[in-house]
Amino acid sequence: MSESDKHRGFSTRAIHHGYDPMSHGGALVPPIYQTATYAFANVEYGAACFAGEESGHFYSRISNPTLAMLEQRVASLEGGEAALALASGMGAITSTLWTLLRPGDELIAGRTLYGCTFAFLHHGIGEFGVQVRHVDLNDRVALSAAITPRTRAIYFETPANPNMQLVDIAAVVDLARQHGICVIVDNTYCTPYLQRPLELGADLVVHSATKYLSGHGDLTAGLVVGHKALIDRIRFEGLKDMTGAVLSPHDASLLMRGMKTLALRMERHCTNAQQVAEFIERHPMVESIHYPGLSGFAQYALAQRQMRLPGGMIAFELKGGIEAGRRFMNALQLFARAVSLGDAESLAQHPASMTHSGYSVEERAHHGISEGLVRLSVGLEDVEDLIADVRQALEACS
Ligand code: 7XF
Repeated sequence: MSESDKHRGFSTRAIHHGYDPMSHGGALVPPIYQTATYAFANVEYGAACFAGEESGHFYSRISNPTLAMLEQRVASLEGGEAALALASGMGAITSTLWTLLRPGDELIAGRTLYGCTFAFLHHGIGEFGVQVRHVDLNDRVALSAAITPRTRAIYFETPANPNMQLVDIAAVVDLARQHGICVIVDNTYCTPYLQRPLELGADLVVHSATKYLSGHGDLTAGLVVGHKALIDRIRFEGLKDMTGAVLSPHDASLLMRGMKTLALRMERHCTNAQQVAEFIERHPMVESIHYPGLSGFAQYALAQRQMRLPGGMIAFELKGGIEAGRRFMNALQLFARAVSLGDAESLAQHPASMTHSGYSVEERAHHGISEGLVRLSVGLEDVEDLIADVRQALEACS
């Protein structure tokens, strides 16, 4: 199925799009093309591939048939023209930004970002002449004021890792369009099942496919989705010449396997997280909780409008701050103490000392990441068992 299945539903496309068994000897599951290079029928054909005049595969750092199937499938699910698969989320983010930005350019970034993305902006590309400005993107006046003729792109996560702050995608797109600025959204927390930024007018979506998209914690992968012309540039500049962050065909196959159950898994992540969040919210030891499915969530109306469901991630703080948070995490028996997210297994981590340790203490304060925040990735286990674990851990740390 390819072009003809546009009208089909999300899960049908997650299982079938971009692959026809009849073109592969009837093999039901897409084959793994475990090859680094490709034989040319003649020198002229090889030269035409290198010149971009032929679209055939010529070296697996640039393209591979297994990755091409994955890319078509992801493009369909995100509602984009084309996609590019990479070795990790950071591979996707860095390949994209190295392609789009030059010395003297300016990038506007959301207030809160995953720690390594923040580090790349400030200690990576920021040290090569790109100026990075963080703005509260829901403040239209502040965003307007931050835009200059040198602003090339606006980059953000929604919900943001780790504090769950949302950005109104359509509102940012509206302003960016007036200035011809590229809007890039990290859609890792939501996946296209919960949120489709391209349909709201964003130019590019990036993913850590290590998370919900693959769903089983057994690979690292990244994706970029958007206009074909931009994706081609990221493939031939960022990936080919700058980062070389190519995904292995075997991991592309595992990722496609995981994506077949994306809708089922996301539904379960969301119902589990909703119940765990409601339990935590009611507990007397809890100081604050950030989950888009709670009516007390500061951006509840935006969450209802922008996300199909509230997702599987919860952030909260205990009375007693980080010391209480540490005791809570150490008392967990079913939740694993681990970074990453979106796995079948429930995970708990402490952003200030783990995923967001690339920020200084002052930077965390400035970017809305409190030292005591605990982050949960609610998995696919039976919710009664998850709640029982959270209950006993809260009791143990009181
Ligand atoms: O390079 P990766 O596949 O690990 O993806 C980087 C990345 C990009 N965007 C977002 C929103 C992410 O959360 C990540 C990775 N985050 C993990 C976490 O927060 O647990 C990384 C563990 S250090």
